[in-house]
Amino acid sequence: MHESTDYHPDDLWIWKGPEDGNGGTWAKINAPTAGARFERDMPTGKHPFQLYSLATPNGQKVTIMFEELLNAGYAKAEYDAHLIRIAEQDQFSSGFVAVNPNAKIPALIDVSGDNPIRVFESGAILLHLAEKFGEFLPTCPEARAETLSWLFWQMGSGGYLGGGFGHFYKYAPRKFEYAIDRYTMEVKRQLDLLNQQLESYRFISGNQYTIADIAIWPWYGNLILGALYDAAAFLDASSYRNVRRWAEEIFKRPAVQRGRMVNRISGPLEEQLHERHEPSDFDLKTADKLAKMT
Ligand SMILES: N[C@@H](CCC(=O)N[C@@H](CS)C(=O)NCC(=O)O)C(=O)O
Repeated sequence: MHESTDYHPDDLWIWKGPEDGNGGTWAKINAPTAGARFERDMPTGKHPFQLYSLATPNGQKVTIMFEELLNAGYAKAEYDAHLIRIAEQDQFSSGFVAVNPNAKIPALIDVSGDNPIRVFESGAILLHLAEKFGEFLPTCPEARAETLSWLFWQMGSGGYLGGGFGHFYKYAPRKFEYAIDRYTMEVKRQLDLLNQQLESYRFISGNQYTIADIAIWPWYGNLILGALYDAAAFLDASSYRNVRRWAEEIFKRPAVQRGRMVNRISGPLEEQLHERHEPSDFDLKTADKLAKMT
């Protein structure tokens, strides 16, 4: 074991502040208090849905869902995707916190009805949109229950993969074998579970593509394809053959190709679209895109 053994928790935990002790890449932007930290309104566009997000796995779920709905012909699913730079703490503005009191992306305002409806938590947003458009959520009770079970499974296990494995393997300023072992074992158990499920079915909850796939792919699909935490070799990703087959099939979907670009601010420039307001934004040449970048 390589971790330090000289730490013993005090009787009372005292926050040392963002620059001291807790200063990992993401940990340092957080504090033990909730709520807005400064006043700023959110921008609004002209479409029925106003999304405030970033292309993390949780953010990709929602932009993929919108692009799938538009691809399926639902013109009323048009959306404006406003960029929230979480590393710069945009999520702590009064305007953002009014949409999501939990101050995390993604956050949505549905302005398609008489009164604006705010929706936060990526799983709740997927369910809201699936019910609104009657798409990607089967109506037969058995298939619906199976889809919702896998959707909630992802929402429950996301913390192990992102906040646990990803945090300690990639972002923590020091590496602790105990934490990496604990979360690697759990992530591999979850991968094995998905691999077994995908042995019998083409998609996660059966033979239909649903919001369960849309929720799980940005995490496990990206992980297995080597696009998350750079951890494919460490996790022996190639041994989960059914997950790989599923991840590759979904990656090729045109809506997934578009959705994963929206609100993306890292990686190859041709894969970044900082804000999305019109379908034609995807056709912008790199130079025009750069000019529009925030
Ligand atoms: N359970 C939430 C998790 C949202 C979440 O953790 N968002 C992260 C990015 S993936 C975030 O906004 N982090 C900023 C922060 O922690 O301040 C969901 O699924 O929507």
